[in-house]
Amino acid sequence: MSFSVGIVGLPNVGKSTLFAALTRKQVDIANYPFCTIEKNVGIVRVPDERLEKLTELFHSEKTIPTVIEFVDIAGLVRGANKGEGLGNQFLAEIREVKAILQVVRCFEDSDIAHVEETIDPLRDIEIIETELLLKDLDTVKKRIFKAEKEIRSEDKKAKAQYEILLQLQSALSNGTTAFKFMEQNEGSEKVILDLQLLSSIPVLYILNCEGDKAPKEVEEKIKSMGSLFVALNVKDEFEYAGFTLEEMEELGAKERRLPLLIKKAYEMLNLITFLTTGSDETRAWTIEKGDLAPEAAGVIHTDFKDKFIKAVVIQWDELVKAGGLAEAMAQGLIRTEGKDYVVKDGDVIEIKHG
Ligand SMILES: Nc1nc2c(ncn2[C@@H]2O[C@H](COP(=O)(O)OP(=O)(O)OP(=O)(O)O)[C@@H](O)[C@H]2O)c(=O)[nH]1
Ligand SMILES: [Mg+2]
Repeated sequence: MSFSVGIVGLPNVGKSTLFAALTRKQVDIANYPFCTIEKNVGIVRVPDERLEKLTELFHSEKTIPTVIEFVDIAGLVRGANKGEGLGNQFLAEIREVKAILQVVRCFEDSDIAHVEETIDPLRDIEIIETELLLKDLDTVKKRIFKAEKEIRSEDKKAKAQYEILLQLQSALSNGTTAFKFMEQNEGSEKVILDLQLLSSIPVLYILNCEGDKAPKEVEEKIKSMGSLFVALNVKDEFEYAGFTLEEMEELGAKERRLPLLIKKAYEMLNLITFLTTGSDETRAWTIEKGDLAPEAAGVIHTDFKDKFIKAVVIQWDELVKAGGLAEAMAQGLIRTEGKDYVVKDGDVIEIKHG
């Protein structure tokens, strides 16, 4: 399973710098628009204190975190939906990701060129959103054209879908994202997710600002949109990415915010973590929220899903508090769950299989 998060935004706002800070990969970073043309792809560990605690308790030889993939995409400009800038090529790259980090320039620096000349985060957010919406409108119009033919066959289902498409079209025209539309219109997901719309992808705004402090009105605006943000300084994150917490303390630097960003991105993907532990290894595994025990078993090994018998389960903090499996067992904290069990974030699981 690979879950991909795309880094999106206007040119020259710090996307590749953020990517490099996250992945510690060397990529092209330069003070001119469209420095990035080919996308950069990198894997990032999801920080998880539970792994360390369990590793310590079981003296595990290996500790294996779960990962997500980040993709640094070329900058987008006004008119991208019509092919301006690098236009359509990178829009296709956005379509492949499961969540978007939108880097928004809030920092002032007259040495760093801005494609729109001035620093105006709210305008920049709107430019990006508009481009995604316009591209989606194109997609929806084409789909409506096709649906008009289908409804002539008097198919009830086709008619219902057609109605949803019309409502969606008018919502997009009024500046409502497909993501919002799905939230507001229960049952519309089936029709809309099929269309793979750009604005149906959840967005986390990365406010790239001095001293991790974003302008109040920008924060307020994003909150009023019902969206999430992290305020940080991309350049500082990049510069301190290689330092340990102790080294940063010595340098008098503040704790960085990348771990928070990675965790939020992970949550946005609708993912949760379950754990396996023992003297060989302590490991984090990724499943989707709502997955049942056999699905979790299948992530460990495809065979385990079909041959699933039961899962032995305990929440990680109960296990740590008890001080070991035998102790937890003696206290009656360990449960046996069947194939209908919905796995919870932080479950430590042992799969019994045939
Ligand atoms: N002052 C300041 N400069 C920054 C900050 N973040 C990035 N920069 C600079 O801005 C320039 C562009 O950074 P990139 O990371 O290449 O920007 P990008 O968004 O990937 O740009 P494109 O690939 O052209 O779309 C570089 O010179 C960075 O050093 C910041 O937080 N403060
Ligand atoms: Mg770049």
